[in-house]
Amino acid sequence: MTRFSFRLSATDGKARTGVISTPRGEIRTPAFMPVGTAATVKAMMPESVRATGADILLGNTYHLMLRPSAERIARLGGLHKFMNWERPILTDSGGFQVMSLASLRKLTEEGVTFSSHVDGSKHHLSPERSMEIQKLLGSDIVMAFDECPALPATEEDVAKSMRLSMRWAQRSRDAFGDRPGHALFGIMQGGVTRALREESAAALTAIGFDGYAVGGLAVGEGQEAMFSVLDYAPGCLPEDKPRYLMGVGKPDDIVGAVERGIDMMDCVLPSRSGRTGQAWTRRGQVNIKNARHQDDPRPLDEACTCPACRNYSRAYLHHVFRTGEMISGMLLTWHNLHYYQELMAGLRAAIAAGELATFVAKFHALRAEGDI
Ligand code: PRF
Ligand code: ZN
Repeated sequence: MTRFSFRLSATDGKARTGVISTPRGEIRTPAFMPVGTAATVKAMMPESVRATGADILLGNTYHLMLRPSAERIARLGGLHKFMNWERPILTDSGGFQVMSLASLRKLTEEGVTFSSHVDGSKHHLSPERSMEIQKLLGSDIVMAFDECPALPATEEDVAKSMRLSMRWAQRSRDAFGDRPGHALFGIMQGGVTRALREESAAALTAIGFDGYAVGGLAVGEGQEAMFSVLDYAPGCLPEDKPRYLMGVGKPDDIVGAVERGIDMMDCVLPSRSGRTGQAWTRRGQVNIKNARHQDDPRPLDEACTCPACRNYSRAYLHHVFRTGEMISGMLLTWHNLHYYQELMAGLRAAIAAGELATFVAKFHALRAEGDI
């Protein structure tokens, strides 16, 4: 059986390209993972998600444990079968979503109890229960159970929280056990303080994981602060393991993260903004709601090969958004995911060719020109 492995094939500066191999298929890195929170990438059929170029999806412990429950998904043959996606799935461990979505939260050394944002019912998560749920789901890449402190927080609070996350990382490792073909990733915390980030990286590396995430960023600190952490954080982690930046981001965040040595990312942005009329193109953001599109026969992006751009005008996309037609979210989500995956493919090719700087300069220049 194929074990979980990561092979780097080229580097350019700090940027890397390679392949993660899993029994469910290969993940080309740098990789962007579309978010399939509730066992669906909203508005997309799984075969369409694949057609955009995605190698892996992200699923959520928190949402799936509440609805329809991990045990039910296990009885039905696991998450891949349930949602008709046979390629790799990474699942987040739940703590981050509890903090942002649940109510009546009570955090202790043991774990966290909370009330569901769906129906108010009481639930519990701990490193051990999160590992159990992610196993029931059949996740290929399991995330350690961590806590991401809400901002603003004092450095002392961030330190305490990071150290709790590191104790939970050890418990996650112990509870995960040895599962050939499945991977467990640790999550670095420590806010924007270098000493805390270094302490966290050392703790995780001592435990030993199949990959390492940079957590606790993109939580409102701004791109400049995020990049200043990414200037050193990936370099604190083992070179031969994938590095995953959680919850990022806008296209320019992704480019900056890849330049700094990040291999994997996920974000709801392309799918969520597709449903609110926002498109992402090579020339930046386009708001399809805007009246300037109502007589425009041109595609969203003449260079894009997605179905929304090949077959429909801006006028049509504007019309179906304004009338609240379901195809609006479908077409714009498809376009956005296609654009994100094209960007990743471009980054991978540029790194392989040793031409990342040229690629990034062109990326910024076209965006600076703006929408046509
Ligand atoms: N931890 C986990 N999931 C996350 C984050 C984190 O810090 C973030 C922060 N951007 C997004 N998703 N477990
Ligand atoms: Zn398109």
